[in-house]
Amino acid sequence: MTLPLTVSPEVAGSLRNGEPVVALESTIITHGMPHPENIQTAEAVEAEVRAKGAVPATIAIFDGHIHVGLDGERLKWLADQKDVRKLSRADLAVALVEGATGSTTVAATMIAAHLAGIEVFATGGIGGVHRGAELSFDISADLQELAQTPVTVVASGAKAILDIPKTLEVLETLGVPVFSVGQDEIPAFWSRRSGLKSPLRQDDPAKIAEAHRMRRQLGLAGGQLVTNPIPAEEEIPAEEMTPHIERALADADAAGILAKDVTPYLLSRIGELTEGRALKANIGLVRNNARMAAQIAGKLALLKY
Ligand code: PSU
Ligand code: MN
Repeated sequence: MTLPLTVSPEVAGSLRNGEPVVALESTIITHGMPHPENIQTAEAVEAEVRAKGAVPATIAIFDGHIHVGLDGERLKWLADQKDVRKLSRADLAVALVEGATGSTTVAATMIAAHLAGIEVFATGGIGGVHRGAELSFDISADLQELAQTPVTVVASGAKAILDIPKTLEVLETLGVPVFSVGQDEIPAFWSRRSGLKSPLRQDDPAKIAEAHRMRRQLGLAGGQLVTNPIPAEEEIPAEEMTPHIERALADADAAGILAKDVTPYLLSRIGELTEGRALKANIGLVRNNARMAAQIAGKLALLKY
């Protein structure tokens, strides 16, 4: 059986030539943002990667094939879908043998990126430990993935709907390096500040690239998490976000939202509660993360193997 993996000619060419490539996920398109902002953002994020000299590789599953690098048509089609699957590590193999179509979470995007030979990936916010996880046991598979798949992920931290201190504890236990960039604190997705010191700080993309390579030389499994704060002019301060987050969490609880539906529900509810401001901030931070990821990928491409 051959691997059902289709790498676009452009992405394949860049990888062959050792040129910088940045992986991008698709769950943010299908489950993270409403239409038409989702497609506008997906296109803008690809353009940011290109503007920084790297090739974007958006990843999704079509008819049982992993696609790495989507053309404009596929990207538009995916952004229009209302009921495609949200695929994480546990769902990937079965989705492929069933010939399914779906978007990939951070975890599944890392797996596909690694299969294709891509080492850097940009998203908005990773999944993490949910608030109340001591009762619900809801911890995103994204954290385990960072511990085992060698991809450096650039995000604005874990989404602030989560329990950020517990998320950092789990990442520490799993041996995942967590960097902040440009500030000492871990960012809180829509907000620059979380009040929590980042385990590591590294402002130089070249050093982040070198550390990625050094992990491989040391034989260490897993990737790195680079937390990049939202630009100041686009942030919503934490004091303003807190009541909206709490309200959305209470609404999710009252509505009995569980498992894979929790994160999409909370993002959409917070979008409503902030009258679109949270969505605007989310778009700003993903674009910023794409720029940072492209810089890291550029530095990585300069390193000898
Ligand atoms: N970042 C965003 N919006 C999103 C996500 C990330 O700005 O919608 C997605 C990612 O695909 C991530 C997923 O893997 O949310 C986490 O879902 P869960 O909490 O169910 O693991
Ligand atoms: Mn979950």
